[in-house]
Amino acid sequence: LTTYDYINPKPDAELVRKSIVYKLIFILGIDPKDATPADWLNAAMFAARDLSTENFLSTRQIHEKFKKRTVYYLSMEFLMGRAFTNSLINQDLYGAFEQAFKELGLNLADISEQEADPALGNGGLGRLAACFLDSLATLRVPAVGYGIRYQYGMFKQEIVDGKQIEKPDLWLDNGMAWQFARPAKRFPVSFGGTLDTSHYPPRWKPAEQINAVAYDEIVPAFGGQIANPLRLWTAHTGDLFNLASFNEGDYFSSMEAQMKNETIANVLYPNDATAVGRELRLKQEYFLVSASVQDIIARHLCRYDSIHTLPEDVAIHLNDTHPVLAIPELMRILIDDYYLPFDQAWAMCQKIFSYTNHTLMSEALEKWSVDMMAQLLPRHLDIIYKINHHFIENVVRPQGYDDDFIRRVSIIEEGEQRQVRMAWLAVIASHKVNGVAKIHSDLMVSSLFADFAALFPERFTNVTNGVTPRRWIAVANPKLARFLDKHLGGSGWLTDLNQLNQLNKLVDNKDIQNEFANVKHAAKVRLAEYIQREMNITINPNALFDVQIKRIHAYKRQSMNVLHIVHRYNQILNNPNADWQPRVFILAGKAASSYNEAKQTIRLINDIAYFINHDERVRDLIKVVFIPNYSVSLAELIIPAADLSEQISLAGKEASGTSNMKFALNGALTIGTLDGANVEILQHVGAENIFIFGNTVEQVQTLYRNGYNPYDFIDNDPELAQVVNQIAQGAFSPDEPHRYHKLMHNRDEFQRYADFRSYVNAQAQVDKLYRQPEKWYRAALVNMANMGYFSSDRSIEDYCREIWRIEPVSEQELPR
Ligand code: 26V
Repeated sequence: LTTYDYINPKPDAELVRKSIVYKLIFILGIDPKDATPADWLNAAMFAARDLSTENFLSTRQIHEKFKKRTVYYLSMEFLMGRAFTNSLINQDLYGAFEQAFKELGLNLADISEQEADPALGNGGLGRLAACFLDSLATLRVPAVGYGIRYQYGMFKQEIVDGKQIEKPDLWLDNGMAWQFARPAKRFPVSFGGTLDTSHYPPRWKPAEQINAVAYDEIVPAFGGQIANPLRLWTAHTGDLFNLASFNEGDYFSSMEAQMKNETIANVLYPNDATAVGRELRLKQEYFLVSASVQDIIARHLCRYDSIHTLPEDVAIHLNDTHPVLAIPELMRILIDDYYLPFDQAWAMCQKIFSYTNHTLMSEALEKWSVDMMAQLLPRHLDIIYKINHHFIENVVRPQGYDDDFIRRVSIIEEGEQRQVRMAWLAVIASHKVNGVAKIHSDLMVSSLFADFAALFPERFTNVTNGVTPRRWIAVANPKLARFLDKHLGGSGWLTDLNQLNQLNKLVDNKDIQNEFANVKHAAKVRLAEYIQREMNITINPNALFDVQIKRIHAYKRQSMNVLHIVHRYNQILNNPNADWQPRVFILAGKAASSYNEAKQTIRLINDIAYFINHDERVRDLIKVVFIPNYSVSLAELIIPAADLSEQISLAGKEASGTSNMKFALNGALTIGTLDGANVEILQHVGAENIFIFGNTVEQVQTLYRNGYNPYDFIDNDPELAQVVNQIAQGAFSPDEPHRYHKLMHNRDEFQRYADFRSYVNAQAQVDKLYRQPEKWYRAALVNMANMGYFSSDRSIEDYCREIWRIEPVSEQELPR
């Protein structure tokens, strides 16, 4: 059975079965009677990959033939999640594979569970990049994702005695059938050494070199035909024998140095709250951009014979500041290798780059010490100085700004330790800078980048985030997908999510409300079974499922959620015979390994879960579950089962949030602050269908300005004081009464206590509505009906039109 027999025509179950068995025997060398479920999965992934490969190769040919302007999306993180089921759904092969496995006496859903969940990202930023790749392919946009193939992705979280334990994530151990190794696609990446400025252009003589080697992952479009690459780089010593110590014959120490460099792609930095300033991280960032920019130029020169056409052919997008060194790297290549004058190279860069900001939190803004950069990347530092000089002398000073302003906008921050401000470099070099939700983009312009907005008002814009309905409905919630197919007359909604608004005319129909309630209930049963199996905790699927799943951060206020849980527990004990609405509180999320407060929060949640779940008096009225090892695949299980989505960050702090969108799309109601995309969700679903509480950005700022004092709130609210004292004095940690004293009695930077009462009141409204099922499910349907805007397809269309100026492959350009 050759590949081409298999591809054309599209295979039925019999062909699929033959192909799987063929792959098992001849690619993996395994006798079917000995094959484990993981072996079957690998065989099936090879079989599925064959089908997208033809699309992948022909897409490349279309791009070449029509010289399609292409966007290169540079990101240190791509949180792709499992690929197998997604690829079957995108290629309409789920049925054929399901049937094939049935004939083999196996179950496709069980086999799919064998796939490792590639976690090459921390959270929101990495998952957004993955949703964007899905939309780019589906919209037929010529695009390449560039990232790092970390050997170890995000750590695996275990909970032992209530505490987070981190274990390495061995995602590559079972092989990665999905990726094509490209041993011939390799680019040297250099580090260190000296800069000889006696020539022009100056000569960089690096001390070390390492090869970046490509692995390509196919990103299939929904509906077949198109597939784009995600190119991930690994580090290999390779054949670079041209360096000083080799030349001097010191073979072993040179090998040693090379081996140290092979660790560059070893591990993802698991901290998305604070920039660490570590040398290895800087090396990783440069490794990504150097390999990618060299590859982009090589691709360009395959199509055009001149470097000068680069800005017409290429858009490079920077996902946060992590790949910002692409700017001096492109400058270096244009000046040093192509002998372009500085001004010409700079003009090209400004046409090519665009940048997305994903956080206003000052501790997450990347700054690199000038000393470190001088050591590691002397030529790049030199170029950054020249960019800064050019910017200050040609742009800022002519407009008459004073020295104080110049100090503020300089790429170099003066002080004891001089630092390179990466966000400033990104803004100065990019033609467009965007935030990720309206409120965030407004705050970005009025606070973080206010000085730059005065200089370049037209440079700043907003593109509100979105999520892909392929993964977040079709893969995660197949029953909901069938429900939508039925009531929207087909599956067109999957690529045109605004079709969901047709639900608006059905929301009062009791049968449809019930049908949706059954879809929700089935997802809750599925989650309850998982929690029973994995954690041995019994939860009641008829209870209200109240869910907060995301990275653990003080600003996301998981500890305020805990305050409400304890308050509710107190109320039930005070009044045990009242008619309480049973609730299951579900939380999940990882804490950065060095973030103590976040780790304490996880422990508090687990202590409280243990205590409350074992208290006979509250019976089934409250259950608390912290599900370990939050991941994309767990999100796919949890989100469809949620009744209530907790989006409770302090106003002004969550740039957008994207789980808020996934929940609402799956018919959960949101309880949330006026923060990030919650604000726009409110506008779309209407105030009657969402529970908004808490201070606004302006109120938060006023509180800060007036010297926020948490005791103004604790001392004036006896119920809050009771909760705080219980936790702080060890009611849930009797073996160590002061365990949570600090967590409760800190300066409350994110104003949990100020928002507590309004949060509790909103929670009472939630209970009230949930007890009126017809109203609740109506509101859930209204939410779904009005979430079309939050498709990542819409986000990508905005980027293509407003920022990249990229045209998709047209109907006429497709083959046949
Ligand atoms: C920051 C850093 C700092 C240096 C060390 C490594 C590292 C890794 C990741 C980050 C990213 C922090 C920014 C981030 O993830 N922002 C989130 O982006 C989402 C997508 O736009 C958005 O929905 C979330 O609100 C925002 O917190």
